Amino acid sequence: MAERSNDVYDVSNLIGEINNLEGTSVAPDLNDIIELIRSEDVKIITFTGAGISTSAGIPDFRSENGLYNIIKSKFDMPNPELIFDFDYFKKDPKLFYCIAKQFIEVEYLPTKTHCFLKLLHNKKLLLRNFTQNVDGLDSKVGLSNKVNIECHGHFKTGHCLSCSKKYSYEEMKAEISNHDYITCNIENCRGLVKPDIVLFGESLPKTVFENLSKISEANLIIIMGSSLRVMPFNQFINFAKKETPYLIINNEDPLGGMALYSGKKYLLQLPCDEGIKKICELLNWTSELEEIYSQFH
Ligand code: CNA
Repeated sequence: MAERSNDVYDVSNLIGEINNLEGTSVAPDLNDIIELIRSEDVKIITFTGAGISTSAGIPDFRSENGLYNIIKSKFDMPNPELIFDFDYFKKDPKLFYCIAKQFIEVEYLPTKTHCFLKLLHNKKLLLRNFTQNVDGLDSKVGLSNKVNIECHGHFKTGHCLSCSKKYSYEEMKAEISNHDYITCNIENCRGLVKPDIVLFGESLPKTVFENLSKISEANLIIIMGSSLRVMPFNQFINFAKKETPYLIINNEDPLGGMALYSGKKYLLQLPCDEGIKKICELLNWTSELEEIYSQFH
C-alpha cells in the first residue's frame, strides 16, 4: 500500500539495522563509479522519481514550482496530497482529473535522463528501473516492460471502479476532453473510471514485488530525481546488498547528508540532465546519448 510519509523525513524507515551513518562520505569524485560502469560485470538498478521528468515540462510534487504548491494556490487546499488519495478520489474525482488531464492530454517527450536509462538498457547494464513516475516516459524511450517497473502505475489504461471495464488511453483522452471526470459508458454501470495509476492508499502492482529480489543482484544503485519521501518505494532500496555503492543524482540531497545504508554514497547535486551529461562525457558515451535523444527531439 502506498503511504504518505510525514513531512519530516524519517530516515530510520530506510536503514534497518545500520546505525553508523555519520562516517559515510559523500564523494564528489565520480571516478569509482565510472570505473564500475566500465567494468564487465556491472549490474545496475535505477530508482527514479518526478525530478527526471521536470525538464520535459512535467512538474514534480515537492519543488517550489511543483504540483503541491500549484494545488495549494489554485484550489486553496492546505493538504494538496489529498488529491492523490484513493478515498478522496472516490468522493470527489474532479480535482484529481484537473491535474491528471495534463498527463492524458499532453504529449511529453523523454529527457536526456530517460535517454541515459535507454543507453544502459541497450548496453545490457540495466537490471531494472524502478520508477515512481506515472508519465510513461521510461517506456516511451524504449525500456522493455521486463526492465521498467512502474511502481505507481501509468496512464496508458484505466478501469471502472464498479464493473472493472478496461479503458484505453485513447478512450480516456476522448472522454476527459469533454468532461470533468470519466464515468463508465456501460448503461447500467456509470461507475467512476480511474487511470491505472496507484493513488495513496492503494496497493502497488504485483510486478513490483515480483522484481524486488533483483535489487540484491546489483553492484551499483543509481537514484535520480526523487525526494525519497514516498513509502514503500523509499524502502525498496533496502533490498540492495549493504556494500553496494549508490549514486544519487538530484538537485538537492534527499537524505539531508545522511546515508541510506553502509555502501558508499555518491551525490551528484545537479539537475539530472546535467549529471547525466557529465557521466556520459566521462564514459565517452555522449554521441550515443545524443543519438537516442535526437530520435525524440
Ligand atoms: P518529489 O517528492 O516531488 O521529489 C522530486 C525530487 O526531484 C526533489 O528532490 C526535487 O528537488 C528533485 N528535482 C526536481 N527537478 C529536478 C531536476 N531537474 N534535476 C534533479 N532533481 C530534480 O517526487 P518523487 O518522485 O520523489 O515522489 C514520488 C511521487 C511523485 C510519485 O508518487 C509520483 O507518482 C509523483 N509524481 C510523478 C510525476 C511524473 O510521473 N512525472 C510528476 C509529479 C509527481
